[in-house]
Amino acid sequence: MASAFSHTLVDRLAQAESVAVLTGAGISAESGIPTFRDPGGLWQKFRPEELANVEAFLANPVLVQGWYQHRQQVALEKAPNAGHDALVAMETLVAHFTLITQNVDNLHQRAGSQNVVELHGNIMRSYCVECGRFASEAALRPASQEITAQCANCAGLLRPDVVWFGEWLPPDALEAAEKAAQQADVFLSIGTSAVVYPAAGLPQVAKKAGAYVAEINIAPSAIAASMHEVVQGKSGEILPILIEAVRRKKINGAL
Ligand code: BJW
Ligand code: ZN
Repeated sequence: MASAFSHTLVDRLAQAESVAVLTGAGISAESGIPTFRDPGGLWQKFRPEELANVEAFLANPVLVQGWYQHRQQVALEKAPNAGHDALVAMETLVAHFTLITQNVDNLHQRAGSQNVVELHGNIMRSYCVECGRFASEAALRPASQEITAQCANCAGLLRPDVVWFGEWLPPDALEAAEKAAQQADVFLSIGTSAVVYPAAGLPQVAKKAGAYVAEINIAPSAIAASMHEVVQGKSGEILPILIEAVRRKKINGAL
């Protein structure tokens, strides 16, 4: 059942100088991209320990590359939804806006969001495990499933530019995310189960620094109890209404 957002959230967003948003797989669910941990999610069909770590990749690169090629193809075939679009609109309403995403599907960028921090990489890119060079976007999409994607420079294995368990997050991205959380007047956590760290710790960083923290999710996340406000419902339905309310508030406030 959906729950309404408060006047406080609208007021805080309308007055905010700085807003940070953390998104997870749930924001892309309405585009038709499976989440990880929901019923029918990726981790119910595939075991993360077999596919989402570097040991699995080195043991069976063709299998892991094939899985990511498939997911890359699915993401390319899907389009951003009303939730992604609403965050593009929110960016235009706030002086300092940072969209921190755990998603690798590139949908925020395709929707038109500008200041996007990619915490867990981007499935559209790949790089060589030997020389570190980035490959062209098409390199992980060979015509034949038989071909193991190889580096054009040194013939090393290409891996998707995503962050697997046990790997460090890109330092620049983590630093930008922590800074945005510390400076935020409002921090929104949207469509994430908030079980994967360090991403799941960002709302707490923001709250400690004085931000109003709110969650938008179809079900309470692991950190819902620590939020000032929990809005239950689909991000693609709630965000457009929320952003419209903030826009109206700002217009009325300026009169
Ligand atoms: C909707 C909706 C709709 C549905 N509207 N909502 C501190 C404590 C404990 C452990 C650790 C810790 N610090 C670090 C760790 C270890 C580990 C970790 O967190 N483990 C925990 C799981 C126990 N973290 C790491 O290893 C990280 N690295 C690191 O910390 O480096 C330092 C280090 C080095 C060496 C040793 C140890 C540490 C790296 C984490 C990398 C995560 N990678 C993945 C895979 C990316 C590649 C790929 O895509 O294959 O990232 S895992 C997967 O989970 C993916 C996601 O980005 C991430 C988060 O998932 P997300 O987005 O929350 O999705 P779901 O499915 O979980 O949730 C969906 C939500 O949407 C649900 O809540 C639904 O209700 C909701 N929803 N429809 C709104 N329409
Ligand atoms: Zn190479």
